[in-house]
Amino acid sequence: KCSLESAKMLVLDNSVDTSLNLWSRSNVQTCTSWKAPIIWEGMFDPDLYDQVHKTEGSSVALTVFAVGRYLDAYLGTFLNSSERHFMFGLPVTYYIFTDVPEKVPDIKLAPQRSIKVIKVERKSRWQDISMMRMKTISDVIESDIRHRCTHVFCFDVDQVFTGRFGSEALGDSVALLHAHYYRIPKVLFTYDRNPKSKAYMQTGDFYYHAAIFGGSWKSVQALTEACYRGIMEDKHNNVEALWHDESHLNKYMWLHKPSRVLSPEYCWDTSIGHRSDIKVARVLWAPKYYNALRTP
Ligand code: 2GW
Ligand code: MN
Repeated sequence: KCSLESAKMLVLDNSVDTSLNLWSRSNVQTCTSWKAPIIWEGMFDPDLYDQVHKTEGSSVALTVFAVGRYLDAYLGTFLNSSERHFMFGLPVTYYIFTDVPEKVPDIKLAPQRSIKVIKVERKSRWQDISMMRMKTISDVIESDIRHRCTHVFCFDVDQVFTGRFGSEALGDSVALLHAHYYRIPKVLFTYDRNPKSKAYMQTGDFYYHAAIFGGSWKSVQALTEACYRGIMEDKHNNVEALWHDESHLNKYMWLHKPSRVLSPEYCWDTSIGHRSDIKVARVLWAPKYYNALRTP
C-alpha cells in the first residue's frame, strides 16, 4: 500500500472497510515507486473524499485558455460539462484566459462557483500560446488565486467532462498519465532528447500529459515558474523542446515527484479503442479540427 500524502488516502479509504479491502484494483499500477497513489476508479470512496475536503475548506481554481478559434470551438462544451462533473459540491473559481473576453459564453453556474475572465494577448505562433500559459498561470496564482483557493487545476480547453472529476484528484502535486503512453515501454516516451534544451531527459518515471495538472497553489506556482524559466532559457539558446510546455512539465515532474497521479481514466482518448482497465472516462479528448483551427 502507498504512503506519503496517501497516508491521508489510506485513512480515508481503509476506514470504510478494512477487512474486505473493497477499495482496490488489480491489473493496473496503483502506486508509484515513491509511494504516491495512482487514482483509478474503484480505489476510493468519493463521498468520504468530499466530506473531508468540505471539512478542510478546500476550494479549487480551474484555469483554462481559449485563445482565437479555440473559444468558439471548445469553451462552451468544456464549461457546461465541468459544471456537471468538476469538483461538484466544492467552491470553484474558473479563470478563463482569452483574447476576446466578450465572446465567453454565459454559463449558468451552480452555487459557490464563479467565473473570472482575463484578457491575454494572442501570440502568432501556437507553440507560444501553449507555452506562455505557464507564465500567465504563475502570475494569476500570485495576484489572485493564492488569496482565494487552496488548490489549482490547469486544463487544456479541447476536452469534455463525462464523469466525476472530484476531490479524490486533489493533492499537493498532481500529474496525469498520458493515455497513449501508460502501457508502452519507457524507451518510446517522447521526452525531449536534445541536450541543449532545459527539458532534456534520458529517462523518467512516466509520460505525463500536460492537458491536466494541478496541486496546492504553492506547488503549481513552483511548477509553472520553473517551466516558464526553462522555456525562456530555451528561447534564449534558440532551442524549443519537442513537445513544448509538456516536455518541460515532464522534466519538472521527474525532478519533483508528484504526490498523486491520475490514471488515464481522467483524460481518455476514445480513438484508442476499448481497454478493459478504463472503467470510467471522466474527461474525453474533444475532436481536433487541426486544419480548421491551426491554419492562419
Ligand atoms: C494550439 C495549437 C495550434 C493552434 C492553436 C492552438 C491554440 C491553443 C489556440 O489557438 N488557442 C488556445 O487557446 N490554445 C490553448 O492551448 C488551448 O487551451 C489548448 O487546449 C491548449 C493546448 O493546445 P492544444 O490543445 O491544441 O494542443 P494538444 O492537445 O496537442 O496539447 C498537448 O501538447 C501541448 C504542447 O504542444 C500542451 O502541452 C498541451 O497541454 C498538451 O495537452
Ligand atoms: Mn489539447
